[in-house]
Amino acid sequence: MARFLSGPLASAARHSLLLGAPAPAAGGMEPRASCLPFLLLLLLLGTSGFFQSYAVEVDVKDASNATCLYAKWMMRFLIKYETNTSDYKDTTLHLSSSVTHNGSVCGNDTQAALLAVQFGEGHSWSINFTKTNETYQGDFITFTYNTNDTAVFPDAKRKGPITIVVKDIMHPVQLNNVFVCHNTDFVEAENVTQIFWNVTVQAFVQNGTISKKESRCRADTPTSAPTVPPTIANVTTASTTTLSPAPTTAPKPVENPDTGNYSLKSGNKTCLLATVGLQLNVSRDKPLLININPKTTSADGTCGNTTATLKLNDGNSTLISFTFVVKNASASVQKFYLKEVNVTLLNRLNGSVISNADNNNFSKWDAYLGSSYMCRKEQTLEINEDFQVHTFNLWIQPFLVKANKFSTAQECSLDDDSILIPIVVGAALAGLIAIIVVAYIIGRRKSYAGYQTL
Ligand SMILES: *[C@@H]1O[C@H](CO)[C@@H](O)[C@H](O)[C@H]1NC(C)=O
Ligand SMILES: *[C@@H]1O[C@H](CO)[C@@H](O)[C@H](O)[C@H]1NC(C)=O
Ligand SMILES: *[C@@H]1O[C@H](CO)[C@@H](O)[C@H](O)[C@H]1NC(C)=O
Ligand SMILES: *[C@@H]1O[C@H](CO)[C@@H](O)[C@H](O)[C@H]1NC(C)=O
Ligand SMILES: *[C@@H]1O[C@H](CO)[C@@H](O)[C@H](O)[C@H]1NC(C)=O
Ligand SMILES: *[C@@H]1O[C@H](CO)[C@@H](O)[C@H](O)[C@H]1NC(C)=O
Ligand SMILES: *[C@@H]1O[C@H](CO)[C@@H](O)[C@H](O)[C@H]1NC(C)=O
Ligand SMILES: *[C@@H]1O[C@H](CO)[C@@H](O)[C@H](O)[C@H]1NC(C)=O
Ligand SMILES: *[C@@H]1O[C@H](CO)[C@@H](O)[C@H](O)[C@H]1NC(C)=O
Ligand SMILES: *[C@@H]1O[C@H](CO)[C@@H](O)[C@H](O)[C@H]1NC(C)=O
Ligand SMILES: *[C@@H]1O[C@H](CO)[C@@H](O)[C@H](O)[C@H]1NC(C)=O
Ligand SMILES: CC(=O)N[C@H]1CO[C@H](CO)[C@@H](O)[C@@H]1O
Repeated sequence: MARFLSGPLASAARHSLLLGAPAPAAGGMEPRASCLPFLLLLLLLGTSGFFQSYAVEVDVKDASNATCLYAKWMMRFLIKYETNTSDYKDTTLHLSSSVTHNGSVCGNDTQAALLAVQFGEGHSWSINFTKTNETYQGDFITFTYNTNDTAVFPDAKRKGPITIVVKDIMHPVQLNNVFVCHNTDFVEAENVTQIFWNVTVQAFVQNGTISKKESRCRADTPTSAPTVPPTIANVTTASTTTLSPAPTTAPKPVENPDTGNYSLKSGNKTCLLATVGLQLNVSRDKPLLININPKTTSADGTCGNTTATLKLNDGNSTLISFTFVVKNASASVQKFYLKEVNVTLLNRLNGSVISNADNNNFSKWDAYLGSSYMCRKEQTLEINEDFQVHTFNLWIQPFLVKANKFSTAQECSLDDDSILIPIVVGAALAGLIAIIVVAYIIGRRKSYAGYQTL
């Protein structure tokens, strides 16, 4: 809903303030774009199961029983809270239990409309709308989460409700237009990231009928999305709040992952070296990209003469392992290659396996035994139809590491493009010179011929 909230015109400043809680540090208000991969990961690893979420639908009626405010949307919250051991933990709050919409009001020229929902163990969320002669807009969101909810905040230091208010979140939408935004958006304020998607909303509904005219958010591409919101007509008769399960969607982080250096030791000798930036592409409804943060990632595994495994644990419930083997060719010069990749996503809260993908049928990254393999360009390892691993700036040596250093590198063919470009440019230049020379010779011949006719 945040893009719904950012509306047709982008770029409003989002202000936030915290009620009923200590004043935050100044830096705390900054949106943390760099945390996006991590946040995405949390989306996966929520408290009420993998890829589970609920659509909320609220239809507010006026005194004459006509719809005056309608909304259907999906949302969830990522919340950082202090634990009783004085750490900070991240948790996900879903709309998983019964939702009510007490306190919602239609609004009019003088009074704001209010869409308010209550859910779970004392959590609530609301947005108010005001109107002008031509437009309506959402002015602020009020979100209260209750750290007494032990299912979500099992070890919270401070128990009780915490309220945050986020202001200036929606740009004006034409009156008698329904606002639709399928794309996911984030609103970050204090220690909470609010995530909205598949939003349909209309405030100050005229004549009790949801408009057929849509205002789409910028993020939605008009070609790929349906033009009419689904089954609005049926909805006007139901004034209850409904829930329906639906899978998760999320946007992708744009940046490439940071490159990490990893190594394994056998005794006190380094036996495996790896430099790589890793990104996970988990596909369900929509692809979801997770960047592995090398700063929090630890390496483990086993070295061997013919098999070596590098296991990476990103500290945030993602495990990736790479298994290399030596080819048993009778050839005198032996090669190694990547044979197996195993990706496991764990539930952050209890460590249970959410999802696992394994492919032991690779035959990639091969190089002569005793050398290293390098591929700076992005490469994709397709584990199954739902999981891909993208690698960046790869340099790996799983066998015969000497003196803690990479041996001579064999580079992937993709990297050869960097050599190809100068060759192509050189060839083009050579061609150009040849053309000039030929043109010059022809020119001289012509002028010579001209002389003769004189
Ligand atoms: C871990 O938590 C998830 C969701 O909260 C639950 O579905 C799962 O059963 C739990 N697993 C264990 C081993 O407790
Ligand atoms: C509004 O409509 C519902 C059914 O659609 C009906 O049960 C209710 O009595 C109506 N209320 C008024 C005030 O007309
Ligand atoms: C707006 O609504 C409020 C409460 O619903 C009501 O008291 C007020 O008279 C209304 N104003 C107008 C101009 O209709
Ligand atoms: C923190 O809270 C958890 C869950 O209520 C409890 O099991 C644990 O003993 C508490 N730890 C401390 C240090 O109070
Ligand atoms: C938000 O997190 C910061 C630390 O990151 C902490 O100092 C502050 O107390 C937290 N606020 C709430 C309301 O939990
Ligand atoms: C609402 O009804 C009035 C009178 O019937 C009509 O003039 C007006 O155009 C209608 N508005 C919409 C948005 O349908
Ligand atoms: C969002 O809406 C689109 C289009 O109506 C639908 O295909 C998709 O399944 C919805 N996503 C979720 C998570 O409900
Ligand atoms: C990784 O190693 C390379 C050289 O081997 C070094 O230049 C780079 O700074 C290292 N990166 C980190 C994050 O330690
Ligand atoms: C992620 O995986 C899906 C499905 O395999 C694919 O369609 C999509 O292009 C991938 N995204 C990236 C950025 O590679
Ligand atoms: C290679 O294959 C031969 C026979 O095909 C076998 O005797 C030998 O043990 C194999 N070596 C390795 C390292 O697997
Ligand atoms: C993949 O890794 C997970 C976690 O380390 C492990 O439990 C699982 O057995 C592995 N799968 C395969 C096929 O090796
Ligand atoms: C990569 C990443 O986002 N790591 C985060 C993992 O979770 C801890 C807190 O549990 C964060 O501090 C890290 O930044």
